[in-house]
Amino acid sequence: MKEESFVSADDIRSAFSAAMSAMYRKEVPAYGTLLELVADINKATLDAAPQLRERLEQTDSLDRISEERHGAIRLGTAEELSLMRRVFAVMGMFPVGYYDLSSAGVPVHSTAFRPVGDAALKRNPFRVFTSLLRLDLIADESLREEALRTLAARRIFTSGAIALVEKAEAEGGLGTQDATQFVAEVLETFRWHDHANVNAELYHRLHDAHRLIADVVSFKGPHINHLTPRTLDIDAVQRQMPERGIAPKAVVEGPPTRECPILLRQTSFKALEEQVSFIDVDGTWKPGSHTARFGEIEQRGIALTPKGRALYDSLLDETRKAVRPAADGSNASRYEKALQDVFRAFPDDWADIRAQGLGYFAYSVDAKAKSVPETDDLETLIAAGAIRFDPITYEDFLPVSAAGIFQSNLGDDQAQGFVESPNQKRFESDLGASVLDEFAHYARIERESAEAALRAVKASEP
Ligand code: OOG
Ligand code: NI
Repeated sequence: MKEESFVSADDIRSAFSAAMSAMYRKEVPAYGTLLELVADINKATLDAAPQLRERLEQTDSLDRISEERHGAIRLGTAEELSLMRRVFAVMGMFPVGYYDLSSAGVPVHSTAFRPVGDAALKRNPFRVFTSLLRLDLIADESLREEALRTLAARRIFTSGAIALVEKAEAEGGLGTQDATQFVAEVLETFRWHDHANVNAELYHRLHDAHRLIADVVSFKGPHINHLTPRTLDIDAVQRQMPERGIAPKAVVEGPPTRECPILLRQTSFKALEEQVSFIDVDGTWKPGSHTARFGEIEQRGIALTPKGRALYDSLLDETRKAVRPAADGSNASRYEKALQDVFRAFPDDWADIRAQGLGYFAYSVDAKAKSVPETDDLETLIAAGAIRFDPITYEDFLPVSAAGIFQSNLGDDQAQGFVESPNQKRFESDLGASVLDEFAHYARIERESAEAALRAVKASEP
C-alpha cells in the first residue's frame, strides 16, 4: 500500500467541518447571523488589542479564528454509536471523556469525538459532542419498546459511507477521490429531515416522556443540532445577540469573565420552532412542529488539573447554591455577580495558577533569553527566563454547562428529574472502545513539552 497517496485524517476532518458549516448555514439562517456577529466582534476585539492579534498570529491561524470548534448530535442505539466511532476515526476524531447528564435531568450520556495530540488540534480542532439516548431511564415500558422498534428500523448512514469506512479501515486510509466522496456521504447522516419517521400520536407520547426522546427517535437520522464557532469576547456576543434578532439563553455557562480564562465559557441562542410533517396511518403527511436546532458560541481557557478542576467544581456549586439561574433570565445579573464573587477564590494569574498546580502548561525555550544557567532543573530555567510557560487550552466539555445548553434548548419548561446513574462501562461497551482520559492527555502534552524544552536548552549549550 502506498501510504503517501492517502489524504491525511486532519484534511478529511477540515473538509468535513467546512461542509457541515455550509450545510447548517443554509438549513438554519439564524446561525449564519450568529456567525456574522461573531466575526464582527472578533474583528473589533483584535483591532482594539494589537498584542492579542500578534499572539494569535504566532500560535493560531488568524484567518480561521471564527470557524466552528464543535457541533453536537444525539444517537439512539449502541450500533449507531459504535458505527459513528468508526466514521469519526477516519477523520482523526477519537472519543475523549465521559459525561453523565442523567443527574441534570437529561436522559443521555455522552463523549466528545475529537482530535488528540497537539499537532492535530492545531491543524483543526473540530469535535462533535455525541450523546446516546438512555431509554433505560424511561419508566413507561411499552413506550420504551416502541421507541426501540422505531430506532432499530432506521439506517443513519448511507451504504456508500459504510463501504468507505470499511475501505479506510482495511487499507489504512482514503485516497483523494474516496476522501471527497466520504465527506459527501457522511454529511447525509447529519442533514435535517423535516418528514418524521413516526405519526403525530407517537411523537407526542415520546415528547411527553422527554422532549429529547422525541428528537432522537422521531427522525431518520441524528441531525446536527448546533455548531459552535469560537469568539474572542463571549460577553459581547451575548449582549449583542438581541440586536441582531436572535434570542440568547439566559446566562453564559461556565466560569466568569477573568484575566486568565479557565476551561470553557459557552452560550447559545434558543432552539427554533420548525415546521415538520408526521406520517399518518393512512399514509398522508400531517403538519406539525419540532424544536431542536440552535447556534452556540464558545470561548476557551486553560485546561485544569484534577486539583484545579475540583476547585472549579466546588466554586460553581457554591455559586449555584446561592443563585440558581432562572431560565427566563430574570436573575441573570444576580447570578453573574455571585459567580464573579465566588470565583475570586480561584487565582487569576498564570504564575500563581502554575505554582499551585491548578492548570496545565506548555513549556518552550524563550527565544528572548539572554543567559542560560547550566542546569536541567526546569524551575531554575524558568526563573532565569530561559524557558517560558503558556497555558494549554482546554479542549473538552463541562457536564454542568452541557446540561445548561441542553435544558435551554429543550424548552425551559420544568426540568425533569432522573436518578443520577452514570454508567461509563455500559457506554464504553456500546461504543466498542474505551474513552480517553482527558487529564492524562493534558498531562502528557505538558510533560512532553517540558522534556522537549529541556533538550533544546541542552542542545544550545556550548
Ligand atoms: C449537546 C449539548 C452540549 C456543549 O457544548 O456543552 C453541548 C446537545 O444539545 O445535544 O453541545
Ligand atoms: Ni455545544
